[in-house]
Amino acid sequence: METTIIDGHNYLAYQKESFDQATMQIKANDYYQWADKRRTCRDFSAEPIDFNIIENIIKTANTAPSGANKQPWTFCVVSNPTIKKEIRIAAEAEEKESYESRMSQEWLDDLAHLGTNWEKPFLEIAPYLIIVFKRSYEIEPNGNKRQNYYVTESVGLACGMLLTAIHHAGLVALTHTPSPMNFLCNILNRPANEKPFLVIPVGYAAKECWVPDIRRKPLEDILIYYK
Ligand code: IYR
Repeated sequence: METTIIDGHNYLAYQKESFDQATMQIKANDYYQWADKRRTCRDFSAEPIDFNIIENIIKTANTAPSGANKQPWTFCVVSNPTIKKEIRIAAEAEEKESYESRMSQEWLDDLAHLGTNWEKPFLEIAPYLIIVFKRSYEIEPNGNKRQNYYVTESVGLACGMLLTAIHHAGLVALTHTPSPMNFLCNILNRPANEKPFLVIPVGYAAKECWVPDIRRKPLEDILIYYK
């Protein structure tokens, strides 16, 4: 690959594949049709999946753009049944409290059509839990603290790419946010610079898997074109 030095920094010649407009129209529409088939699933099969598939999915997430390219994320992958059970028990304790007293009536009403409740069996059934942590800073080997930037945006982007990679592999996922989720730091023994961001069970969809009949907003509600 062709390299050069600009202002004392290394650069690579980037050769991006490009297409004519007609091909792009087909590709962009095909990709949308495919992406639109992704659904959040709560009914998982327990069928095991090779770990190297999960590794590849995480490699894709790790290609996400991030503030100053700090890649401020850690992906913890749990298949160990004892740890999954521990996570389920702690998550359900928080969720029970949330559903029974912390969440507003408006919030509960907004969730009613999704059929969620405090019980989270998928945390034990799904073969893998990917617990994503955001890293607000780094500690260098000499003990110096180094800042990360746009951490929430960066980790959100990485999770989006993770979900797309899961969909592409033919698997399903759920973006689960037990709240509060600090118990994950203790169970997974994470350092002080890492805060839990999302719990993502991953696996095959159960043979019988019902998802709520929800629709995407039409383009006119979400797109404003300043021509
Ligand atoms: N964290 C809870 C509640 C919940 C909240 C939202 I916003 C959702 O879109 C779905 C669920 C739970 O996981 O059940």
